[in-house]
Amino acid sequence: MSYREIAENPEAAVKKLASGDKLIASRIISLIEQNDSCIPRVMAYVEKCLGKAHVVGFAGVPGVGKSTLIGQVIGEYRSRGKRVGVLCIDPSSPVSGGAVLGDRIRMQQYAVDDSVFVRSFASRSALGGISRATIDSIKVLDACGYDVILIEGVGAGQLDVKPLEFSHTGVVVLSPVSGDLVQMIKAGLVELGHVVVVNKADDPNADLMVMYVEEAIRMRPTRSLWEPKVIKTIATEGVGVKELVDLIEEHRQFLVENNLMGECLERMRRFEVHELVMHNLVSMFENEYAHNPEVKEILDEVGRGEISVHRAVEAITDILLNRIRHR
Ligand SMILES: Nc1nc2c(ncn2[C@@H]2O[C@H](COP(=O)(O)OP(=O)(O)OP(=O)(O)O)[C@@H](O)[C@H]2O)c(=O)[nH]1
Ligand SMILES: [Mg+2]
Repeated sequence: MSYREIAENPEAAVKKLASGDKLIASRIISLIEQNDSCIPRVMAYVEKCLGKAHVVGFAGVPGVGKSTLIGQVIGEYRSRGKRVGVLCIDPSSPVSGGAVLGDRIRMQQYAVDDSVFVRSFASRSALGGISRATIDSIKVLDACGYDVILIEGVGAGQLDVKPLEFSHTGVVVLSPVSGDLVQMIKAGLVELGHVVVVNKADDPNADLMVMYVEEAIRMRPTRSLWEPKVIKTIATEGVGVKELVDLIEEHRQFLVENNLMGECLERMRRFEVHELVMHNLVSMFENEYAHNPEVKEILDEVGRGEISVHRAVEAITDILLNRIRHR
């Protein structure tokens, strides 16, 4: 089906998608990225075919080895006969922009494998690293019958936890050299990560890091039914990858046995609504801020030092709230 045919007949397109057609998944995701006007209609059908995929989010600071690890995890899942979708949220910052190309090259070997789907997204316009496009694409891959969907989040600057909130299973990736354990604890990642990976275990400090993480897990303030698991890997050599996938599967099994898959879905839906409402509000306010003549006047006054910054903030906030209320 061509792009036009998808737009003209979304029901037929989604029927084809649900039969496992990779090409149509790819086309729908391109339409999503372009924010095509047919997308709300297409998504309405997609949403009727959801709930089968296991979504696994990977979070960790840049360079910790997420892409390398995901590359290995794809291989392990393929050897278990699973269809795997991968969505990488690219850092849009020019600093880490080089990694994007690396990700694509590393995962390119799967381009011809019909059972593996890999796509990168720009995180520009993203809400904390997970954009509307990513969320919709997860749904498209679910509807297309991918058993597992791996999401690589950006970790630019600080740890990004959003991919974990939109996952059934959260994998937090650390390295013995990154010294980011404090950051991880601060971000509450021990809570969010169901599996904590200490990658780059070829480093002699790996065992120490594992000890620290296990200690952090023991000390965590809130208890949950699932005790986070810690594992060492050497992604570049594939060491520990089978065990990692075993743990991810163990967590999925735990969710199924405790009837928690539905709860996850509910959490993800709530999270999605929250993200979109915030996105709408921020764009509304930003638009008003940028174009409102009264705001401009106050900014000029504060610039000239005629009124205080605090006064300006109050006045502008009032103006924006009023304008939005009376739209
Ligand atoms: N020594 C060692 N190097 C590794 C290991 N895993 C990954 N690397 C290397 O670490 C570098 C970064 O790996 P990536 O997989 O790109 O890391 P990433 O977390 O995806 O990075 P960003 O996408 O930029 O956030 C690459 O040069 C990898 O070859 C490992 O287990 N041991
Ligand atoms: Mg990467």
